Amino acid sequence: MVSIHSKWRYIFMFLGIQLVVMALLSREGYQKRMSYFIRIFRKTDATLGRNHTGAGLTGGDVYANLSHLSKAHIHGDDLPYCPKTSPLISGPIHVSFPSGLTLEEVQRRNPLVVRGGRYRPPNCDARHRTAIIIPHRHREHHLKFLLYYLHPLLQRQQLQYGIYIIHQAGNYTFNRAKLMNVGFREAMREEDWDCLFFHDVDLIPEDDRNTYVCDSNPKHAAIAMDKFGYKLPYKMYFGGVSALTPLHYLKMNGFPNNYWGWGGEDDDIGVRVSLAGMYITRPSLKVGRYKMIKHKLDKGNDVNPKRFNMLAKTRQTWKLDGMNTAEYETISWQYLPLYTNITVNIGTEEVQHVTVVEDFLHQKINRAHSDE
Ligand code: BGN
Repeated sequence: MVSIHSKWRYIFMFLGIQLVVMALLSREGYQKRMSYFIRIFRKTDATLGRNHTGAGLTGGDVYANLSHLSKAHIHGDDLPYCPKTSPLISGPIHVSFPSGLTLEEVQRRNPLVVRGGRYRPPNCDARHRTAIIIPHRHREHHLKFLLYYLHPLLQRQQLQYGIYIIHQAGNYTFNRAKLMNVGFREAMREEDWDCLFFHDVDLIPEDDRNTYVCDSNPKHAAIAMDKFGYKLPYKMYFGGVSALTPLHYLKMNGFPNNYWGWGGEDDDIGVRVSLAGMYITRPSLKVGRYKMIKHKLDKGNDVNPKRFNMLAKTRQTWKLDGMNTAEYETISWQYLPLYTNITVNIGTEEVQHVTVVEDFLHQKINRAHSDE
């Protein structure tokens, strides 16, 4: 009998404890934990449909959820403002480089992009107007991929935007920073852009949360490139993709015109930011990710051996060389379906030019002497 009694006692005690535990769990904490687990399960479900990138991270199709936009009816006069955060943004993008891609295909997939590579959201009034400036020469193959990814990414961000390719004419050494000065002036001449993105042609954004919108200070957007192990290579790095408002740009007298060939000009630009009393802002490493299209160093873009000396003098030169001294000649201006193509003659390195003139004079003087 005693043993049966104590057995019941234990059973009641056990049930009592169970009840107390359940009562405690059913309070707020329990619900929170349950919804947390439910969210985890939902997340796993949502990513299942996505492609896997080589890095083992997930990335979605950059064209997903854009197709319904093409059916919407274009621009009324009094559209509401677009939401502060676009509902079309969805995070990591799967980036690959299929060999058969053509510009016609890019055009077909972006039916709302109009002449000159312009776009406005069809169903709301964009909060931001961004011009993309891309210095270019002999990189048509890269350009095609950049346009394939950039157009839909910018549309997902509900921006009003335009893409400008600044093409350096001739075969003289490439000058990335001077082409950016040209792009700034030409784009601003045409429209009242409130933000300019200075963009290398071979860098493909891998996350649409990296918004192509300016900050209160100059922004460095390409902070996590695959070629640098998705990290910043050094603290002051300002290369690849950067974003400035027209005011930022003019405050630092634009970019230097005298860096011919590879290297240093982006560091000079970074130094100008602080000399002009501003600082560099950056998105998070998770979001500022870019894939670089692999290529060899171009012909006509040899490493610039003068870059160290020039960089050491930025403090003395930035006000004398920049937007205020950028001289060039526009050769052609074409409104193509996916971008505006501006071909320019930006001249040649002045020092070298002077040397050539001097050599020529020396020869002349020598000849004159020998004729005497
Ligand atoms: C740096 C280059 C940058 C280049 C990055 C990344 C120079 C100047 C001498 C210190 N700077 O070293 O222009 O973008 O590497 O490749 O060479």
